[in-house]
Amino acid sequence: QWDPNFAPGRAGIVHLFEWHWDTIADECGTFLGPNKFGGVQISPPNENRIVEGRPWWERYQPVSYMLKTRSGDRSAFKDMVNRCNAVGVRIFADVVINHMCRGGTGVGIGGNSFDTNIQDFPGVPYSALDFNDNKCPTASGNIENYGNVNQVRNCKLERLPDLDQGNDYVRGKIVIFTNDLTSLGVAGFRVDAAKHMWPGDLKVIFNALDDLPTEKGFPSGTRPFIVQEVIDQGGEPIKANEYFSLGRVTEFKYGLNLASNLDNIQYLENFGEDWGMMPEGNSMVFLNNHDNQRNHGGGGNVITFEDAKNLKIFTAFMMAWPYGVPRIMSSYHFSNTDEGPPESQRSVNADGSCGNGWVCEHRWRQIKNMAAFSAVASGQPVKNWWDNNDNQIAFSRGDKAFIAINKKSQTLHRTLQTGMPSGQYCDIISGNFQNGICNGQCITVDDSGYANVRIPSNENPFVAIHIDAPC
Ligand code: ARE
Ligand code: CA
Repeated sequence: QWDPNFAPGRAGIVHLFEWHWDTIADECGTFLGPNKFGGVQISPPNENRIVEGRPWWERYQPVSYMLKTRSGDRSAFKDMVNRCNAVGVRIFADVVINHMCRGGTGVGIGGNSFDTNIQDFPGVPYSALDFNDNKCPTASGNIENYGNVNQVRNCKLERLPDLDQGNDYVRGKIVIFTNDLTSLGVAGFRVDAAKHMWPGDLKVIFNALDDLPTEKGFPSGTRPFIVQEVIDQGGEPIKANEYFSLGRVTEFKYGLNLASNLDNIQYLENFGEDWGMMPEGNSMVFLNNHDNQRNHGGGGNVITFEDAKNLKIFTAFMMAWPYGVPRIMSSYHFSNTDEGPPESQRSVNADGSCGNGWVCEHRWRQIKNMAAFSAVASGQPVKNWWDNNDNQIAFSRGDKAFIAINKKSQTLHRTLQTGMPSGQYCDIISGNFQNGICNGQCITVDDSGYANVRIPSNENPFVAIHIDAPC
């Protein structure tokens, strides 16, 4: 379903791409919980094929549903979910259920063998009976034309053996796998390659999922959160809206729209369905993802950590703007599009940034402080929109929060309506509000809600204040 099942007062999902389970558990306790993040999207937790050179994408080639990957084993997984839930941070699992691995015969990372010549996966088990080979209309067996709905669903994506989710036995195995994850406390799923599965089959599978376990702290009757990866940028017969009734859907247009309006932010006043994007309640939004930050998957230019200034500004906008469930990509540095994760896990520097080749965008002050902003603003309408018709904007969220962004080269220096009660507020972009202390600039709001705001054009050309961070 569409609600991410966050603990109260939380916002935002961080995609800790390729992080190990014990490192995620540590990050939940030391950083994500205290900073009010809502949850973590993890890399696929089930056994995958080991690919020569260990590219990141080996984890999108399942061998079985055994919880063993280079991120850790089942006991590490259980420990991570428990420790993150304990500090109010949900775990969302990336589940690869459209296909199994390629590669002839071999052994997966958990020791299960496979033989793709005869579609044999004893670790599940799956046999040739469980794949779509006889339903695919192309001679090659691969998807050759995204304009053909039957090919997209019943043929091989990237030559990967295509499971038949119309088959009761396959449905049963997928349900056992996903129920195993929620029984451990996982709050929902990112459904990989959802475009390549029939909505009717997914409906049967999702309806068969157990409620989230009350013994893991979820209210009785809580349904797993579902976000389906469907790349729909128009031009294809398969539409995101085919999947709306099953859960949320990735809105790839969000990141593309912002990346193509970096210096037209005055147009963002109606950013949402008016821009051709899906209804707010159906969308999961993000600036970039693990595919398009490295030119895999949906095309188009996106804002990534390579453009730190715009990533900070537009992530802050995304977290401040009431459209969709936002997801923040947390990356590692790479020199080619196949390169797998660094040998060692992230280290944490004195200033809170990461080392060992991990970017940790979610730890950048201008990004991490927007989780609390977004949580405080939750449910509050946009008010007091102001723009100068040329790359300077400001708006409030009810009477709880206010943000002003300056993308002009000239300083923004104006008295603006913040919508907030009079008082002194910590600008959580120029500094942090920690243990009741603000080490950034203070912004004074007068009795009529106005503040005199001065934003020079620099590394952080925006200010953000909210009622939980007074000066
Ligand atoms: C790798 C090799 C392939 C090889 C295959 C099997 O790159 O050459 O044939 O292994 O050996 C990821 C990588 C792939 C990788 C795969 C398996 O990106 O390169 O293949 O793992 O290891 C479509 C799908 C969309 C999918 C993208 C990549 O619709 O769902 O392709 N995205 C998800 C994940 C990926 C992952 C997979 C699916 C597979 O996010 O990380 O692939 O599990 C248009 C269409 C889109 C289409 C897009 C790209 O935009 O509208 O639907 O996305 O083109 O083709
Ligand atoms: Ca399929």
